[in-house]
Amino acid sequence: MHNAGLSKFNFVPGKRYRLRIINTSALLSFTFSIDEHAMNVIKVEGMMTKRHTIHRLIINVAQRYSVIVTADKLVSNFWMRADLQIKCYYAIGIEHLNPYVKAIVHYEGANYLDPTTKRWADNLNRFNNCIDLNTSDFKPFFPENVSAKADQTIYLNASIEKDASNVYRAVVNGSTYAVDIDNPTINQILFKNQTLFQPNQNVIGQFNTSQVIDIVVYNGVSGEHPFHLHGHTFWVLGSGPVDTKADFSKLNIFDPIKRDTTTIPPLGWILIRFEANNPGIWAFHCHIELHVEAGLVARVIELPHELRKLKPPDSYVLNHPILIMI
Ligand SMILES: [Cu+2]
Repeated sequence: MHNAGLSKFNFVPGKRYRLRIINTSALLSFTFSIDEHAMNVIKVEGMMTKRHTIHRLIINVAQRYSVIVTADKLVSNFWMRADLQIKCYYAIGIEHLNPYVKAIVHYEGANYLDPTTKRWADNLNRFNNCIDLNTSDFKPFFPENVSAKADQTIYLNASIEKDASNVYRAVVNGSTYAVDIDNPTINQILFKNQTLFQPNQNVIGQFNTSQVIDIVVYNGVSGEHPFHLHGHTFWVLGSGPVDTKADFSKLNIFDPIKRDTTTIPPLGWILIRFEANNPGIWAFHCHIELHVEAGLVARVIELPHELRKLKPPDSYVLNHPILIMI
């Protein structure tokens, strides 16, 4: 809200606080920090991690972190900061946004004046490059057994280009995803046993048995894409900036974390691995809302024979009368 006061978080001196942080933005990543207070990351999306101490948290759209902060400073007030990473996304007018979003950490017993604290002064390089925190700095709390190699590798190019009407659309391997509400993929699988789908349904893989899948995504534009996979968490085995290629000899294979949303750097790439063992049709998409609407969505179909065993409720069939006639 424009003229609303700043949010205040009251800390009791000496206590430890768990902050659960989610980026619910539609467009932009943030760099989150509290002046003079280090944060111990203990959870990345669904996965508990070994403690990893940081000063700043880069958090992209749809990502979630849990951090522990200790109120161990002299009784005072401190700025909590969420800096918008405006250079990571191009949009007309974005320069008019105030990128310095603030709140106040108020220690019990302190006065009610605004804080006078300064932001962390350490090197900002990584924080200006539109990339995630270094994934290999995080280790799962419980050891992970990563599948040694993939049964199949899928290559994707995520880009934005003009269509025949000169309108910018987002594309996966040249194809804009279009929702087909009259003939949803689930119905085609459940009631027609279909295995061939229209190109604009962006089905990038169909797996009839449990398999280990690698997906390499190249980003064709100079903005970042926070990619999110439904139905799974995945190991982030690698990523790289502009002018680099996925290198299978340098994967982060030793005890990597699993998460469900990861940033593809501007003109860079990511390599993720997951086990396709969950019956369903799962979206793999950019979590920037505008890019989803523009079609930056791919889907995988897993274990359709298992899916067919899960009978839809009668109400679903009754509400889709066309199904009764098939
Ligand atoms: Cu995107």
